[in-house]
Amino acid sequence: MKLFKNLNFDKLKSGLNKTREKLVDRISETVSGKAKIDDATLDDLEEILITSDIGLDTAEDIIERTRKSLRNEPERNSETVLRIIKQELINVLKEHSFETEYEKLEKYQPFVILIVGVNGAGKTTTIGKLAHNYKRAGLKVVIGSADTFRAAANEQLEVWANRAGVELIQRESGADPSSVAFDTLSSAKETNADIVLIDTAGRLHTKHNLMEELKKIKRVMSKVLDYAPNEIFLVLDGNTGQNALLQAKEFTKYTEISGLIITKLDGTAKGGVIFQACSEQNVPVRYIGVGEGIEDLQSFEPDKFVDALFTK
Ligand SMILES: Nc1nc2c(ncn2[C@@H]2O[C@H](COP(=O)(O)OP(=O)(O)OP(=O)(O)O)[C@@H](O)[C@H]2O)c(=O)[nH]1
Ligand SMILES: [Mg+2]
Repeated sequence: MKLFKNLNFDKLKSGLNKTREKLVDRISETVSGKAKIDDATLDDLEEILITSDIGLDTAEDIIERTRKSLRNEPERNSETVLRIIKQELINVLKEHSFETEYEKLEKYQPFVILIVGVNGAGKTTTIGKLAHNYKRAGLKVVIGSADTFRAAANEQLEVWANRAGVELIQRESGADPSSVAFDTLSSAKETNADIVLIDTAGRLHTKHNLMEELKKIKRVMSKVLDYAPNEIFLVLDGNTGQNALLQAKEFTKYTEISGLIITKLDGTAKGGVIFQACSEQNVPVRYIGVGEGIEDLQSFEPDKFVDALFTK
């Protein structure tokens, strides 16, 4: 059994246009034409990184490493510094990426993924996209609509389940979300499904009772399948920049997050936040959203991501 890989370089490239302008174009302009990169230029580069949502510590780290690498270079010109910075950006992402899912998927049937995040982050859309990709990879997928809070949540998820061509388990709005999770897992077990995706209501990370509810959903799931959930993906809206990282910190206080999905990277200039997310969170970025369509969820691959950022 294999997990999907979905990467469309052109789409990724165009999705990252605004982040490229803010980050890479400014770096290029700063170094361009310089025969020798001096300390003042490196300070300028650090400022560009900080103001591109990469975060203070990560930016300092990248520039420090760049400074060191430059010492070993015979030519400290603009091309050299661009090449080094690009590599250091890849390193930040790579040092914090893991590839464990393939192995785990084979061991569990059904493999259960719980999706959490604040209101409007893109959870439901991401579930639709995930379902589509897993289905296309030949897996039998069941979605559970444990967002019983919003009246329209069921219909929205139904549209996505239909698009992806997968089964949906739902209850009337107002029902206990844990009971939907219970029903979904029971059904998936009976029908030998491969993948279960559980949608949840948007919850503010500052609302204690809603965060507690997540623990209950998790507890109830483990009553049906003692290993469930296998993964808890936190969906973060890339547009919210630094705030996304605050959300991640709060969610991890309440529940163990095993992966991040960063959405809406198309149309935001704040894509640099992904570098900070990788370096500060002990959780890998698994997927990224680059549009509203069903094909617009991509596997997160550090090399390709940075390449797309540096390619016009
Ligand atoms: N451009 C773009 N829009 C996205 C992406 N992912 C989600 N959206 C849009 O974001 C909006 C909110 O998405 P939902 O999936 O409803 O978000 P949610 O987290 O389920 O929201 P609640 O259930 O209300 O908490 C929708 O208009 C989506 O089309 C993305 O990667 N790119
Ligand atoms: Mg939703």
